[in-house]
Amino acid sequence: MPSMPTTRASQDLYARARRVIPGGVNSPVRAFGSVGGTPRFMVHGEGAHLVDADGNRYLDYVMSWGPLILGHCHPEVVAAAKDAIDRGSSYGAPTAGEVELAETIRDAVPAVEMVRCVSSGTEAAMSAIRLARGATGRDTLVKFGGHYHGHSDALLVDAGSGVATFGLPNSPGVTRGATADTVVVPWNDRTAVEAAFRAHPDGIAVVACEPVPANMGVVPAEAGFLEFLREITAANGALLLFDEVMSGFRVARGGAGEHSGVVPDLVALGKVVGGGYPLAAFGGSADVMRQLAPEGPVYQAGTLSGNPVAVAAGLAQLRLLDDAAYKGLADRADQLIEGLQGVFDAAGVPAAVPRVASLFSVFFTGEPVRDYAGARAADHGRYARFFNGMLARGHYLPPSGYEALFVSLAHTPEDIASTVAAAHEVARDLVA
Ligand code: KE4
Repeated sequence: MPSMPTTRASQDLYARARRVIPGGVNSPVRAFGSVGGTPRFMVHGEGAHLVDADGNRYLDYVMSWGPLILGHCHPEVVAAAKDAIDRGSSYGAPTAGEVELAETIRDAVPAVEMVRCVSSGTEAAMSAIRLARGATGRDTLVKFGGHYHGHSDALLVDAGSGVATFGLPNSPGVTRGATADTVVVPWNDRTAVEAAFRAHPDGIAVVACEPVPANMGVVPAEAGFLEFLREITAANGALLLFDEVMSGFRVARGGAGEHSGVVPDLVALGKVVGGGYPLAAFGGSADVMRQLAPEGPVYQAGTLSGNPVAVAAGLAQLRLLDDAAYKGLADRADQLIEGLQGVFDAAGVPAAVPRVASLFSVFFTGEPVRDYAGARAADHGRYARFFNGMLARGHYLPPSGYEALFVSLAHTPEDIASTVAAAHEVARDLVA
């Protein structure tokens, strides 16, 4: 076992933080709740590495939960942001950069003819759902268990008693009214989706999904399932929303729409599109998008939407995402996924490393995982032990078995080989 790195500074900062920030963090998953230990307070990133307040250096496989596809502080992204900062932080007025970003997204992402920028994935998904309801004149939203679309009220919902009944709030503060029009069905379950449409024959406004689910771990759509969703929504006058906040510009330049060949009606984007700055977006056909204020009646707004600094960083990052970039990303993911699976198999540890393109996660289970129930049944205690063993060796994985790992173009083959070697050491302790 390597000598445990000191975490004194992080511990002191965490104690101070908890006196003034709920849970000491500004987003719950950062608190290490499901893996235990002290969250590391980071002071800077450099390429594939993060450095914490105690000076510990880690190979980073969180990459800010996905945005940093080029790694931390890519010089062209930094330069673009600095140039924009020197000209102004925000104008509350339209800028040429927003037009170029909208055109870049339109040209890359199937289904997108028009785009609206916002500041977070939550806003993107929430606004797209409001737009779908406004455009169809219908109320019911169908979502899938284990899929995360941000924290707007209508989406913080657990499955009701029957798969086609309305959802129940899963957080205090969310009213039954807010989730009264949300139906939750199991992922990869055609029968449940068909039942939902039978139960609401002309009431479903939108079916929302992560086309590459990555918030319950990565649980790929089974063969034909996305095509099935495309068909049943079109046949019933409902819209299909792909929440590609995580998968957009990551599993392919055109996201899951390109990767799967299934073209939705609406797409939510975030993370990569903002280059690590607060920027997200949603888009769709011109007919639907023109329903948005000020052109149409569906209201949506945001003070910092399309912020010029975030737009400049996002454009700089997207300009570098060519075919070679995605090939490089896939090669890095191949090396790590094959390496980890080999380590677990050699150690006799039941584990799966499901993936779509370069997006993947680790489930400690010998059973197939096809939905949220399967993800929950995996051994998350063993994931916590794996996480902490890797952290002690300088490899910073997502602090939850329900999250995806992210490689970047800054990770070298040597970096990844060192991570596989560390996993080889840790796996030996996992067998018990
Ligand atoms: P934000 O509001 O956090 O920018 O985006 C919400 C969101 C929407 N849709 C999908 C598919 C997402 O993955 C997310 C956010 N992802 C999480 C990671 N699992 C963000 C990390 C966090 O909550 O701190």
